Amino acid sequence: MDEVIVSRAIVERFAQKFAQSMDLDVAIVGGGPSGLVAAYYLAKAGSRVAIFERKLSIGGGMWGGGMLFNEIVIQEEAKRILDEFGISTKKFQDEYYTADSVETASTLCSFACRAGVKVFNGISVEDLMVREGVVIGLVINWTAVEMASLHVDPLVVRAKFVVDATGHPAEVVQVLQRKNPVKIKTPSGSFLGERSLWAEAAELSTVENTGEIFPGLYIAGMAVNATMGGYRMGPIFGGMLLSGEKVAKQIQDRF
Ligand code: 48F
Repeated sequence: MDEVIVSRAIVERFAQKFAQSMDLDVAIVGGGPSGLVAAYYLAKAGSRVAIFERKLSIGGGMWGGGMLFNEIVIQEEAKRILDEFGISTKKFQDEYYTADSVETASTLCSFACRAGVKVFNGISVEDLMVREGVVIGLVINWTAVEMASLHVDPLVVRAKFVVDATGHPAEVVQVLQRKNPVKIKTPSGSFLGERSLWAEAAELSTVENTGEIFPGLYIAGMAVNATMGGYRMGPIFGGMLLSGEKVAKQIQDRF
């Protein structure tokens, strides 16, 4: 066993994967439920897709269910998506189903990878490339660099479309507005921020408002409600899955 071969294999394989992902059809920021579902459907339809995820683990806010009780709840309308992934669900009462959050997170991740999505974990998106009023790519750096506040310049990835699936902070939308004097497609033209918890309203608006918020930039999942001034919903996940599915369809229609 030659340790240098082991090291070289890792570096060369990663470099190849990374270089091939520098010019994408779709760059998804955040590997939570909405980002994973969107990535899976887009890759399945033939797009070149990568997910950039700050943490080591993919799955976002799914792992801990509600308050670390690792079960999630899905409403009737979204159950068909978990069925498509072969994730087991149990009826709790009419219209309410539960799923094991570990099975859900790991299976969504596995399906996305096997559909061809390249997942880059431990990488944070810190900025965007914007040209003539269109988002054309991401500015990325290692999360470890970000955490250590090291003064290290980033690298870039070009993409025909970017999806902000960063959840509650809607980081991509926020950085777009912080660094550029632009209006986004909200009633005020600016980022509106998330409101307190109201599951029913939140679940509907997260799906309804999923879409292109600025040329080249789409929002999905909880980032939608954060951007549009919608409510939070707590550990009910149907809206996240439906939003991921919707954004994938919207982007596919652009190709
Ligand atoms: O938060 P998250 O799971 O987003 P989501 O798909 O789902 C929300 C639910 O988990 C839950 C909820 C509804 O039931 O309210 O919160 O909308 O996943 C977002 C992922 O994005 C990553 C973050 O680490 C998380 O895994 N992320 C956030 N900012 C960045 C990022 C960034 N700047 N660069 C890379 N990844």
